Amino acid sequence: MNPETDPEITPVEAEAPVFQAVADEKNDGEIEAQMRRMSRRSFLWALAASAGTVGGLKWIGSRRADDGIPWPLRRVLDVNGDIARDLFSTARLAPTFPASKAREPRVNGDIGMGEDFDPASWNLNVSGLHSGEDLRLSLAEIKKLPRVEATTELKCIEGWSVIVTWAGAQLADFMAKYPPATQSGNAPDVQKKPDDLVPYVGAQTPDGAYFVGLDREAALHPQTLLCYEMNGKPLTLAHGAPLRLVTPVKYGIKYLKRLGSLEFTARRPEDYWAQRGYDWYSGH
Ligand SMILES: Nc1nc2c(c(=O)[nH]1)N[C@H]1C(S)=C(S)[C@@H](COP(=O)(O)O)O[C@H]1N2
Ligand SMILES: [Mo]
Repeated sequence: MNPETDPEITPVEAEAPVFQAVADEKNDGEIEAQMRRMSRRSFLWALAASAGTVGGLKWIGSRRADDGIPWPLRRVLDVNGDIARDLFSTARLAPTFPASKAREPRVNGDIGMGEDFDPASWNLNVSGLHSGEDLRLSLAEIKKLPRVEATTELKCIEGWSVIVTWAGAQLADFMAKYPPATQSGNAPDVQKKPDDLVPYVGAQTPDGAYFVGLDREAALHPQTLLCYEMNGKPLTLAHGAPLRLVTPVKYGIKYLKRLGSLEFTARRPEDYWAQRGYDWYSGH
């Protein structure tokens, strides 16, 4: 393999210390190191965005309100959305807990979870890759990625929360192995040039009835998992077997169960609950 002529494959192997677990599991130190690199970038960005907001607020005062809403407000809200996206949602680790605190979560939400489903013939469909080829992956392929376990709090927007131990592959590792398309068209470097990747990923149940969108920062967040185990046991059907999303920096609505497809995309994906009035990012 030639690193000059084969850039699609080399980035994954070149960054072995970060993305290849020595044993089967990643340790906290490794995840925190990934986190620190992300935080620095997001933080500078958020700082720039804040400065823009202060200027923008003064400017609004001088605008006339059309239709009752000063039109610059829309832009300011967008900027605030971006601050929430970077600073409050993804530029930190969600708290972790001892595994002894983990409990069985209630089964909550069954959209896209119809009876007509055979986990044995399940595949994960992946599109929007740099290779231009779509993939159909088995669970065995997902399990080849390093297994990561974390005990975190699942928070539902309905107001309850529960501590759960999840295990699976980091979506970041998945993206390093199957790199998304880039905005520049250049070869992707998921670790060193994440900002060049297309900015979103859409996820859907196999029947398309439930669907969520994630921003790239959340997708690359070290706690975001393609999850196949809950509290030390294989995921049950009701909790999303064979594979679900676990996004501890987001509310439960983003923890899509029964993941059928992933699409990396330049356009912000539709999101089931965002269509019904919830914040698209839904970070907490
Ligand atoms: N396919 C699918 N996934 C879903 C939902 C749903 O309705 N359908 N509900 C979400 C909501 S609102 C929550 S709080 C969590 C709950 O996960 P649990 O049922 O494993 O506790 O699943 C999320 N994933
Ligand atoms: Mo929820």
